[in-house]
Parts: sequence; structure tokens; C-alpha cells
Amino acid sequence: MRPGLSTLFCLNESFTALIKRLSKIEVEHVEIVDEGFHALNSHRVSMLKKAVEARDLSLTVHAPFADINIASTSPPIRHAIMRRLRKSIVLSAQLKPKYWVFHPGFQSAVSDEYPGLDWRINLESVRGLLKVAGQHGLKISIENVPDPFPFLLKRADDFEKFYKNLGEDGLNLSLTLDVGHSNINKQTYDFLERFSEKIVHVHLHDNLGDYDSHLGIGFGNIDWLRLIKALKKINYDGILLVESKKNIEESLRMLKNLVEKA
Ligand SMILES: [Mn+2]
Repeated sequence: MRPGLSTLFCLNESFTALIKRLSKIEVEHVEIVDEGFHALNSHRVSMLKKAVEARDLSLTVHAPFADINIASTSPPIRHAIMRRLRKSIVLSAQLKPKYWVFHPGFQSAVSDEYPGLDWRINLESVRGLLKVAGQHGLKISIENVPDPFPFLLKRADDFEKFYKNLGEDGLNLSLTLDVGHSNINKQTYDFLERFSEKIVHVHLHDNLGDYDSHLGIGFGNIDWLRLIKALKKINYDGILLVESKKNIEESLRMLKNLVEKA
């Protein structure tokens, strides 16, 4: 288990500022967020490649997530969303990340009128992403998301049904456990018990169980020592990715202490 850091905390800074940060970042693993000022394009990919090589960093990429609903029931809108995600996959693949992490789709305003449609579209979109990723040699991983958003996959039960429906295609789709999100839905230990084989990556940030505040590690109500012990118990050997929006240095220090203690 090695610490890593998401660039979510500096998404409000320019891409040039991000490149500068990478040259002096204190961790060996970084998750690049393909969003906002940091949205990938060919020029940025080549800048990132240089920065990453210089520091021998390992990477993951977080897929675009703003206004992205892979279960959109509106065909033209969904096509635009899938085009955006395919672009992200193609560009991300050039960075050879360990994983490209994406969010499941959510219900639309007409979901009640067409029961099950968003669920089926979500599956179809995931299969589409798996296909493109496979063509580019990229491994992709789906993340659990929290209430109160109308996402289709929040609880361990949702993922159980999802993987069952995906069938063999699901063999190529790992799970990223977002502990901040699962804390809100009180699902952390359900995921760890039922999906220990599927979890390859974790997002760590804190909250008070009320909303997705992405606080620093130790600034909310999550029992971090219990969590790290549980990850050790399932032999998790991936990255401990800090996805807090503030108190980054404190979070990394806290995490280091926890791993030593657990
Ligand atoms: Mn996350």
C-alpha cells in the first residue's frame, strides 16, 4: 500500500501550475483529473509524460465527471458524453496509467416513465467503454458514488446486481472503492467484505457522513485505523489515493502514521 495524491485539490489552478506541482510532489503516485483546467489534450499529454518521467511517478487518471451521465436517456446527449469519454480514454492510454477511473450513470427526469431503461443504458455504456479501453490497452475501474445524488450504483447491493448483469464483460472491470462516498452510505465494510477481489484502487477523503465534502484525512468521522486494518486484512496492495480537497499535507502525514500503526 503506497500513498498517492489526486490533483482534485488543485483543479482550480492552471495546467502549468499542475506541471510545476508534479516536479516537487511528495508522493510517487498521482491521479490526474481529466476535467476543467486540467482536461487532457495532446499537448498536455506530452507535458504530463515529461513531468511523470522526470519524477518516475506512477499514474491513474480520473475520467471527466462534470455533466457526465453514461446512463443518459437522451440519445444525442449520451452520444456527446460517450464521445468525451472515448477521447479521455484515447489520451489517457498514452500516459500508461494503472487505471482510468469513472463514475456510473444516474437516473434521468424520465426514469419513472421508463423503468429500467437507465439501468440498461448504463450497462450498454460500460460495455462500450470497456471495448474502447481494451482497444487501447487501458484498464478501467468503476467507482462507487454517494447519496443524495441519483446515481445507479451507490451500495454494495447495486454493484452485486451490476456485475451479475454485466456477466463475462464484468471480468475486465475492477472496482475503485471511494471510502468518503461509502462512508456517507454506510457501506464501507459491505464493499470490503463482498468485493475484496474486485477492489484494485481506493479513494480516501473524509466527511461527517452528511455530504461529500472531500475533507482531509482525519477531519471527518471516518475511523481510519479501522479502515487501514481492514484493507490489510484483504491483502489490498494498491495505492492509498488521497482525494481530499484541502489539508493535503496533514492527510498524507496522517496516512503514513496510520499505515505504520495498522
Ligand atoms: Mn472518488
